[in-house]
Amino acid sequence: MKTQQQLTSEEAIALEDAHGAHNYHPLPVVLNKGKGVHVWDVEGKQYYDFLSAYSAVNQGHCHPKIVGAMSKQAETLTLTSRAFHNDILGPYEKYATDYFDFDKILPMNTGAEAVETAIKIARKWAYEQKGVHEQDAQIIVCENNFHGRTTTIISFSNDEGARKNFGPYTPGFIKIPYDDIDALEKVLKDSKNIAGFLVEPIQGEAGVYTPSDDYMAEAKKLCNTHNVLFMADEIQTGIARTGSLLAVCGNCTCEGHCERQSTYSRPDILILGKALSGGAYPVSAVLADNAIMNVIKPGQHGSTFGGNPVAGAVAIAALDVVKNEKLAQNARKLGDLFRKKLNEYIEGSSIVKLVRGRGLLNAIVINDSEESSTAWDMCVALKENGLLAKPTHGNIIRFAPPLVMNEEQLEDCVSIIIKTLKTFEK
Ligand code: IF1
Repeated sequence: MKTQQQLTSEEAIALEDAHGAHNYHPLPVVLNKGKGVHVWDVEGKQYYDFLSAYSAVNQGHCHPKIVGAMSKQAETLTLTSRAFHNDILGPYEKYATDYFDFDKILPMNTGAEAVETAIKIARKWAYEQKGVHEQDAQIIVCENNFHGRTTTIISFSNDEGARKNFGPYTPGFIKIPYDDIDALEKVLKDSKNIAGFLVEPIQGEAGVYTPSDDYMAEAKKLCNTHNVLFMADEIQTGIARTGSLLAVCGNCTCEGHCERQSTYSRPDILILGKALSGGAYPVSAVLADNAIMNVIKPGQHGSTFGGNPVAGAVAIAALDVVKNEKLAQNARKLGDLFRKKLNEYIEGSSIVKLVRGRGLLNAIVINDSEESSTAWDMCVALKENGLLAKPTHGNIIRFAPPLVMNEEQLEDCVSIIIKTLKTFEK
């Protein structure tokens, strides 16, 4: 058997094909190194990474401060479980709650676990604080949502692939159209049993579907009026990706260290994952104030790995990098430039319909059907030209590079993208 270093791309792909479950359909590229905005395949070819592991690697691949914190902690103490205290958890919890301005944090590992945690907190709050009759709590969610892969979360998905034949489904969810304030208001008026409204500030999987500017603020206001928890899933949009610390921060680029602007739609429950670790380690969290978080008592929720010292050390370093390197400001500046350049191209294009997004979470919509293979074919061609991106539908490509990119690199990427798209013009 060859060692990993000696494997060719073909051999590595064949091994996965033979021995791994076929639950993904990756682009045919095998990576073995990453640094900043770049990754390399096993043949040594360099690429710009325009996926950033679905926005987990906002701080860039193998950021030395994050890797340094991780290896230092890994050599000292990795896991105690929550049966005992460790000396990193407290400092991490203080750091993160100061950083995001909440009373309390509940640490978990993956995004789906954090969403599950938020759902459990909201239900318990509804029964114990709001007075909803037991078993009757409902959570409002949006059509075309993506919140993860657990049985409960896929119960309220409307992606057939994610859902079909995984039933019976968890009850207790009401689905409404996204970016539709009237629909939200109607459900809130009709039912006294609503615990929370769970929403992505921008829908990632739906194709970087960006709602109207005041949607989050209006939704939050309605939730307040009806004593319903406003629960923001910022797993993909959060931590500087969209040009502010959180997408619900609106126009503020303070990195979370200002007097909050009026544009900030503060969630009652904030859900984070992905870039909370800069992609170095699975770290997720739910943040809320005492009136909500205190419904959880000892023994009622937890995880073997949640709050482990490596996760805490990594998350502190990852959040430090976001602040020190002003990644939100950079994402905003480069995002504006990216959409400007692409819009100039799109004006004369017959194959690309539009570019949308905020900060460095963007997507282009191709002038072809959702079932077509055009977006896939374009991503294969982009790969040949040294840039990795992934289609979200047959006709949508997401562009989300690490936020440590500089302007010169972005210009280089834009020319690769435009050069490649041009070969598809009819
Ligand atoms: C996969 C998309 C991205 C998320 C939001 C929770 C989670 C995710 C808003 C769950 C995860 C990833 C998972 C990934 C595909 C993916 C994704 F294309 F589906 F939409 F990022 F764009 N909330 N999103 O985006 O977090 O449990 O995965 O840590 O392979 O399923 P997780």
